[in-house]
Amino acid sequence: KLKAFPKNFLWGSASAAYQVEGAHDEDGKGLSVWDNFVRIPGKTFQGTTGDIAVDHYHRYKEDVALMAEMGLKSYRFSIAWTRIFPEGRGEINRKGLKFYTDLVDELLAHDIEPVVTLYHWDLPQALEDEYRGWESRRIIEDFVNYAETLFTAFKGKVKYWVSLNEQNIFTQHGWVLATHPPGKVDMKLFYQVNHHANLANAAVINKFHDMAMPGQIGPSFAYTPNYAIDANPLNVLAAENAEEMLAHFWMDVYCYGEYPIAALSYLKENDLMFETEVSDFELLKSAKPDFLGINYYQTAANAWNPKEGGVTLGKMNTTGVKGSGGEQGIPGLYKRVTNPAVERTNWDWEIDPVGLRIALRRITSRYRIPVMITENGLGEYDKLESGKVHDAYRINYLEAHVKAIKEAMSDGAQVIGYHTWSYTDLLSWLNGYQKRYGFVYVDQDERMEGSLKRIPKDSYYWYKSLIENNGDY
Ligand code: BGP
Repeated sequence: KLKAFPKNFLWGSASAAYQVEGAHDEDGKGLSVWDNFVRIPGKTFQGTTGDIAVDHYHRYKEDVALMAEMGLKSYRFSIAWTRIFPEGRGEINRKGLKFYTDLVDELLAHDIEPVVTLYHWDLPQALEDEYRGWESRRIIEDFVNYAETLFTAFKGKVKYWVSLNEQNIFTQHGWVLATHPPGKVDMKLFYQVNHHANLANAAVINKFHDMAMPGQIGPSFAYTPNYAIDANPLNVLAAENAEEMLAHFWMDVYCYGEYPIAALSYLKENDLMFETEVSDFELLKSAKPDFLGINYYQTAANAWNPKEGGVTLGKMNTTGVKGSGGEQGIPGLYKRVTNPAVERTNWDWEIDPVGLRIALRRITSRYRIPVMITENGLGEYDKLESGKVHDAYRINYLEAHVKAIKEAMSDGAQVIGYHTWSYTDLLSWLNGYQKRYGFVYVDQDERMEGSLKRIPKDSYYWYKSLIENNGDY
């Protein structure tokens, strides 16, 4: 018999400030790198922005009311740094802080545990202009100052904190693929930026513990477990290379405070090694996250990729047309190929619930750390039909993943919560509003009139009953 979910399991759902709030220049908010990036022609799908998003800033009460009706146990959201410090540091913008105080109070009044992400990619533009943000070590001090301000403001109220959301994704898109701000292609800088982000993450975790904050903190990592396409030893080696370069490279630092050996060797051999200071390693070693957050969507199948003439890094499929993404990889290490054993979404994301069980087992055996699933979900085209959205495909997806968590827990993994992506429909960074993830449909057709009506989908009622039964279905 499979293990039952613990009584206090966090059945949650998630969002991020830029993707839901809108009100991008209201109440003293400063501009973030995303506010500007979306204005560069061709950077987002049909030029969509988060200026209005789904207007959560003005409708948070309505959104929380629907969460309460659903029986949601936790809500993961991010705080926009630019609402607290419009210029990245300095005077606190009281109106910006008040929005989050009101949101947290509203959640607590409905017995919903707030799970707060400190950084979900919307860096203050002022810090980018001043010292190029993550490219400078100066970001560490500013990030700690921002975090400390929030820890002080929410001490005793917010118990769960996520330090950085998907460092691996925002750095890859920002400095390798040029698809997120600052839109660069520079492998060496990519590793340097990651080192700074690791230091900032460690410093914030230490600050949290030094302040004796009641609660827990950890980073959220976008974990895409790597498989070999078959048992050809070179393909197996390729999968190990991918796991080292794309997963251990971050998770080892978070959990052990050390970079993985084979990855460091590769960096040194290829003149990609980042600059460090002696005290950096002490700092990385000293920080101990209370949990590891993982955002799980898919797995990746790998094959050998020759050094000469091999496939290089390629962009992700943002078209919403299945099969339009190509192979991608690092010559001499691995390439990602299509896995014929699993289905894919219209954006070519593998649908692989077993992969979640594998992810949880790998993390458990390598790091022995509790895991909070901070994101998991299905992005699809949804259709509003006579006032209803019949998203059986989403229910099937989520149900299979919940089962996989249960199996992983029976295997010994310690999982403290499950947050679906996303609660309401919201802005997909590169795919606009057509790729939907929510339990609650947001009617975009009426955007112009400012309607943005909320309509619970079938999956909303499914999750409600799953929560009622504490994961038994
Ligand atoms: C994660 C991000 C989320 C969200 C999600 C879905 O990487 O943390 O912010 O966007 O992926 O991605 P997408 O919108 O590209 O489908």
